Amino acid sequence: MKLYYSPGACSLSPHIALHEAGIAFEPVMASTKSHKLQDGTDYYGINPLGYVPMLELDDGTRLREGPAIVQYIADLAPAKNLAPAAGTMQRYRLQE
Ligand SMILES: N[C@@H](CCC(=O)N[C@@H](CS)C(=O)NCC(=O)O)C(=O)O
Repeated sequence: MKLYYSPGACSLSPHIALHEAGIAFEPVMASTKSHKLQDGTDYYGINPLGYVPMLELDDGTRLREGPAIVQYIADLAPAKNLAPAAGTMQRYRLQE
């Protein structure tokens, strides 16, 4: 999977979560100012909303919004206890 991120931005939490989960991923830097990737690709062509973080799964599915992304990552690695189990009150407390 790919994580579209920008240094020092709110994409840091999914970046950390991916490392904590031990999940292999490709970090792709997207400028929050120019909205270009390092190779010059227009980031708006990838994410029409223009912001990071965005996670792209191997099947091409794209997931936005930091809170959704970190919970998705946590659910991929339940043994790492990064988030309470889905459906529990503790999970809703996390979302709250
Ligand atoms: N609602 C989004 C907001 C993401 C967001 O505001 N990202 C900022 C960096 S912290 C960004 O990419 N700003 C550039 C832009 O919006 O064009 C989320 O929570 O993930």
